Amino acid sequence: MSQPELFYLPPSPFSWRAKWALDAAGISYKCSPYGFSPFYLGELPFRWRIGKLFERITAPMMLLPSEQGGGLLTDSTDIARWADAHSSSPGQLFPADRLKEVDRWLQAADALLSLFRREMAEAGLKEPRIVDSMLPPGLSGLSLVVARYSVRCIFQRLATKYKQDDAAAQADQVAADLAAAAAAVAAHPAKLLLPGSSQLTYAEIALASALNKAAEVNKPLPPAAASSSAAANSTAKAAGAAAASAGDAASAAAAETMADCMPVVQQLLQQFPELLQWARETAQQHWAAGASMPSS
Ligand SMILES: N[C@@H](CCC(=O)N[C@@H](CS)C(=O)NCC(=O)O)C(=O)O
Repeated sequence: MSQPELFYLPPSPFSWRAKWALDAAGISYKCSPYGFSPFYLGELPFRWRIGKLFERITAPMMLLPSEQGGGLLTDSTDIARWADAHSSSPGQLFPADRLKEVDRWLQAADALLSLFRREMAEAGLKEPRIVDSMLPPGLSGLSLVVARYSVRCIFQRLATKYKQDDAAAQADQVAADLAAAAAAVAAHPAKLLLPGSSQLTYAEIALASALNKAAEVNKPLPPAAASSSAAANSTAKAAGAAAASAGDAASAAAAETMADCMPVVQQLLQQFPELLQWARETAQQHWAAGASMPSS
């Protein structure tokens, strides 16, 4: 192997930011599908390949070529740091004199993703249509039952992983971060986060990826399936009641999008529409693959 091999999961914002960093650094690498399976046995060939048979694994990962010391990187930011260090202009994504600022925006991106994942997992455990929105098209019979069960297991795990003792404080922190980000890009002539910086860093890559992921909640939900319509209706009513109590009579109907079942994320996104646009445009302008990224 003479090139690094990135294991990439298309819906994963952590995979996006690793790939974006590799592309921005001009690294030549092989991009392979991440061997995710809801079942341990299905994951076995992939786990064997990366030498992690029993540990918890997350996407993305990157195998390094033996000529460069070999090894496996298991974190998106480690992949980005490796890419930056091996680029023809090292220090562009992580400028040595601005590491604290880059880290500040990385923390903001991770806090947003953590809040988003928790609320999505909690909503998905109540609203069957959110589970269905995650499934590949065309499933029926036993494969549909198994796929729904698997997605629910994932939601259960994410709800535990991202559980917060003080969810309100986390939401306040994310709102403050996004307000600061909106002010920073508005004040920068090239719409970057680091004042005075003239090129894209990992700060923009991480925050834009997180915002683009969060914006996916605006996608319409699939219609309720017959077997799950009772639960879906009760959740839709709950979502409608929440919206009505927030004074938004127009949306006090059945849940149409994931955002209708995720009041905290919905409120954040409504507060910062210009930042969502910034995230979309930043991915489109600074990353060839960003043009085809899912957007709201
Ligand atoms: N800190 C890791 C987090 C990666 C991560 O959580 N990836 C998600 C996919 S978007 C995952 O694999 N989650 C599965 C799990 O948490 O069990 C990174 O930045 O690479």
